[in-house]
Amino acid sequence: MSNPEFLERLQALQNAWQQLTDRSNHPVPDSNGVYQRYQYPVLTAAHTPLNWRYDLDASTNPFLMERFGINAAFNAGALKFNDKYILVARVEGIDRKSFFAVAESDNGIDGFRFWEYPVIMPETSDPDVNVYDMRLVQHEDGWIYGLFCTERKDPTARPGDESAAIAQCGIARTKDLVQWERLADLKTSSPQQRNVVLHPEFINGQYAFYTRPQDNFIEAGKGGGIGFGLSHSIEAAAVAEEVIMDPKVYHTVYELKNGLGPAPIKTPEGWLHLAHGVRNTAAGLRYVLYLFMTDLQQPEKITHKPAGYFMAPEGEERIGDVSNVLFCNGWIADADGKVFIYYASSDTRMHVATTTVSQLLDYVLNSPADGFRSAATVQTIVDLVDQNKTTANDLALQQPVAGMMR
Ligand code: M1P
Repeated sequence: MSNPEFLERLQALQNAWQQLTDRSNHPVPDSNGVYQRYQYPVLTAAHTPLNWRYDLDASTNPFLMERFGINAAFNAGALKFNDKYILVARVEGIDRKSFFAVAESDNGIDGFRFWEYPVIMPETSDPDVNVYDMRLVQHEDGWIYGLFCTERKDPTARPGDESAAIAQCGIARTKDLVQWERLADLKTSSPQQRNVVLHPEFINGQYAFYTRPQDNFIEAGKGGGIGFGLSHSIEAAAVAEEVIMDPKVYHTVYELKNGLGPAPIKTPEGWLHLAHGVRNTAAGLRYVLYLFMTDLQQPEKITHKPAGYFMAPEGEERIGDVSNVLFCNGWIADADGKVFIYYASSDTRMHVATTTVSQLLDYVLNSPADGFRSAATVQTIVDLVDQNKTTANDLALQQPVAGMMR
């Protein structure tokens, strides 16, 4: 039976999907010299294949209705694999469940296409209710690891509380990003773990984990920052002792919560880390990204940490399912020094920003540290103004200066 409306609608859906996934991405004109944002998101819910969402058979779906909606594609882990730029996105269905799906691109800035099937992630004997935010790392032991948050209902929740969850770190490994071997969840003494990251190298012959111990979603309890600990085993990973290497600090962009983003990038100067900081505001939580560097031999020892944020939500990034959020758990450093930062905005979509290891090193080594007081911030600016007096490039010197001359 011919169904012209079905065929017309199918053609329109296919054209729209093709146009979206073929769309070229361009750098936006303004840049702060540290990184370059791009015009379009690289991955959205609409990038998911039509055959994940629609029954494409006119006899069983004559109205060509969407049978299963996808709500968002965000918080992706990233890896260069077989010369492709790979994202393992957190894809969220309209049922609120997140799952992982691999998307690849030839150039890292556009043309991302999901693989045919989402990741079939094995469960443990205590099945996950929700999994999200995978950190991918190519470990020196030869495996690619995916560490992610696994959430299950809190068995101690008071009757009627249907939102209390226990979050822990799930661990899986793979060689091809298709077949995943699920290992035991990471054991720590903390009631909650999100944002756990595996360091790419052994430290003292052990697996090294960046953790984020918390009592619940907001309360840090005795945690309170990015932690670090070692485990002899990865198959039965257990961190007996977590030290807080990057604490929350009053009146900073990471005063309420912080958590590591992707696995750090090794440079001759130290390990480059990207993290997110959270503060509370009258409009709700605000998530921004910040950068710091740690010692090459002791990756838990911070050596440089610029003040404030590295990236914060801008323009349309500000709005989404959970507005005012930038979150990053994936970046790729190419052999030529180019770096692709894959960040999500407002728990809705994925973007890319490009930079280089040299730019990130310059930023992290030369940007002023937080003085933790307004007066210190003013002094930072005064020092810069004074320093600029010695350069002919200082436009301010060529213009009438209002107010006090120093
Ligand atoms: O909604 C913002 C983020 O909230 C959580 O991150 P964190 O535990 O650091 O607060 C996570 O659920 C994350 O996925 C989400 O983007």
